[in-house]
Amino acid sequence: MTEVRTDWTRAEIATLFGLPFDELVYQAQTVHRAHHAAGQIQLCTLLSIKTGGCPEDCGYCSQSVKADSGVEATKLMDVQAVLQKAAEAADSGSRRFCMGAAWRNPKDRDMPAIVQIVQGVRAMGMETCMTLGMLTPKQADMLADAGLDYYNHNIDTSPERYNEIITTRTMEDRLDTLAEVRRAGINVCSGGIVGLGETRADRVGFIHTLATLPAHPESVPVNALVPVKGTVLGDMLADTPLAKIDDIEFVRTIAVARITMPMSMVRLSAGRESMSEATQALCFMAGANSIFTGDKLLTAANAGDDKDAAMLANLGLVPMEAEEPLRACKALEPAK
Ligand code: SAM
Ligand code: DTB
Ligand code: SF4
Repeated sequence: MTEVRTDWTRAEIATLFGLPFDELVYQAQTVHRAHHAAGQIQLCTLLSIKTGGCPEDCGYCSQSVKADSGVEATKLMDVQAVLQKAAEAADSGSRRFCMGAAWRNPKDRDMPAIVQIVQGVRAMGMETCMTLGMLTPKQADMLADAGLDYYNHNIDTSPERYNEIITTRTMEDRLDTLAEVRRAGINVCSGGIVGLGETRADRVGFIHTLATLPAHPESVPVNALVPVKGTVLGDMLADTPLAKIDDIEFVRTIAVARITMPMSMVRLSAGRESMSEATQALCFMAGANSIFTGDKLLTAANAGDDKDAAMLANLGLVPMEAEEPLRACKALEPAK
């Protein structure tokens, strides 16, 4: 077993990034096999429970009010409509249901419905994950009491680059919510986006921030930017095609995440729709062991179940069984 360290230096992480590619992928696969079942991929279903109209100005996101992306704003879905979607996901074999809302933060008046959704999805036997923006300590406790398994809150990029991508909040705000989620006893899901026109030093800083948290996130999503027309970064990429992330550099980022955070699930998240099967295969060799299934992410297209089933069969990969819940679900404990 490799040691789990939270004292990584930027220099060590930069050295990993600079290894010959074969050596880096070999090290990542070795670490992977010491901590995870080889050849098993966690399949997660994603649903946007509240789309668009978000007051934040994240330069990559189609759901910001600042973006001219054509995404229509909706209200929070009805509890029953969400549970219906969750039941369909459970029927099709999904064991993890991730729900996203285009909010800066949930309002207190939204919380009763959110709590009912968590309880309802959990009662179907699926793991639950939510991403709702920043949380107050009380909201984090309410989610924990409802039995939420994971909370997704990405740091997205390096601390240095953060305010070039988002101006309506700071990296500190992000880290504060992550600390609240941890304190409340919910598993942490945190990662970011590669391909924002960042430098390798930014990718080093991004991984360093995650790998030196007091405890590593249980889940680390690595998204490749989905360039959306009408967003600052989507338009920038359309004008400067060379800014698109190199596939090998993307795989390197996955490998370095795997080596520095050996126990975490590393999710190959957004961007698979435009990625070749060969690049995805390299990501799995480099230690990615989770994907989103289905033909839609939150607003953007995803690879789709048929394509994914064919890819997994071609690569000889199998769906991972649900993890044992990492902590007891408070909502399902008998009342004292
Ligand atoms: N509003 C909440 C928040 O930002 O925390 C939750 C939803 S937000 C859409 C979840 C994550 O999706 C973002 O942190 C970002 O990493 C990712 N994301 C959003 N748009 C993306 C895009 N165009 N390409 C890749 N990843 C994207
Ligand atoms: C994450 O890191 N990636 C997912 C999930 N967390 C919520 C979202 C990806 C969104 C991709 C762009 C879209 O669908 O609008
Ligand atoms: Fe809002 Fe989240 Fe999109 Fe940022 S990433 S604009 S916070 S929905």
